[in-house]
Amino acid sequence: MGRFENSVLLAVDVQNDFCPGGALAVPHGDEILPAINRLSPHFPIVVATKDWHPEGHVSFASRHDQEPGSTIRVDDLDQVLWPDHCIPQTRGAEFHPNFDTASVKLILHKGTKKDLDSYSAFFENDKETPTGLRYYLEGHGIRNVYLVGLAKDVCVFSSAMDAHELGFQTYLVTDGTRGVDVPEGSLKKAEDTMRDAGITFVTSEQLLS
Ligand code: VGL
Ligand code: ZN
Repeated sequence: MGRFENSVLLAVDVQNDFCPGGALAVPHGDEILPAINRLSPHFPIVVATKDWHPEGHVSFASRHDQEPGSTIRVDDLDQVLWPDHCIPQTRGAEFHPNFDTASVKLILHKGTKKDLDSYSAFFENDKETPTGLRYYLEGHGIRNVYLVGLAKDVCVFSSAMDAHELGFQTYLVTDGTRGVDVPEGSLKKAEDTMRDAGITFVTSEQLLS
C-alpha cells in the first residue's frame, strides 16, 4: 500500500525535439528529468506519451507554407503551426536519453493521423476521438493522475484538463514540467486555467517528503 496507490505518473512527450537542441525546443525542457526520474519508481503505473507525427503532418508549418508560431483554421479547429517535429525514426522523436524509462508500463503514441493533431493524451484535438488511455487507467483502478513532461502549456495542459474533466484527481508536478509559451501568453493562460479548474500544483519534493 504505497502512498501513490491508485495513481499514475503520466509523463507527456519527454522527447528530444522538445528539449534544448530539438526542433521544437522548450526552454530548459531537459531540467525536468531529475524530478521525473526520482518520482517514477514510486508509482505503480507510469505511462509515457510520445508525440508521433507522419511527414507532412497538419501541425507542420512547412505543409502550409507558413511560419511556425502562426495559427490557421483547419476543419473548424484552430491549429497552431510548429516546425516539423517528432517524426518516427528520427532522433527528435526518441525519448530524451536521460529519461529513465525502467518504470514505464505503457507508451502511448499520439498525433499519428496526418490530418488531425493530438495534444492531449486522452483525446485527439477534435475532442471526440479517444486515445484509449481513459479505459486503460480505469481498468487499473486509477483515480489520481500526476502529470509531468512537455510542454506545460500545450500537451501537458490539454492532458491535465482532460484528466480533470474525466473525473480523475489531477496534479501537476511543477518541477517536472516546463512551458514553451507559443503563442506568447499561452503559458500564463494555461497555468491560470488549470489552477481555476481545480488542478493541484505540487512539487516533487512535497510528494516525496
Ligand atoms: C507539443 C506542440 C506540438 C507538446 C506537441 O508536446 O506539448 N507541442 N506538438
Ligand atoms: Zn506535435
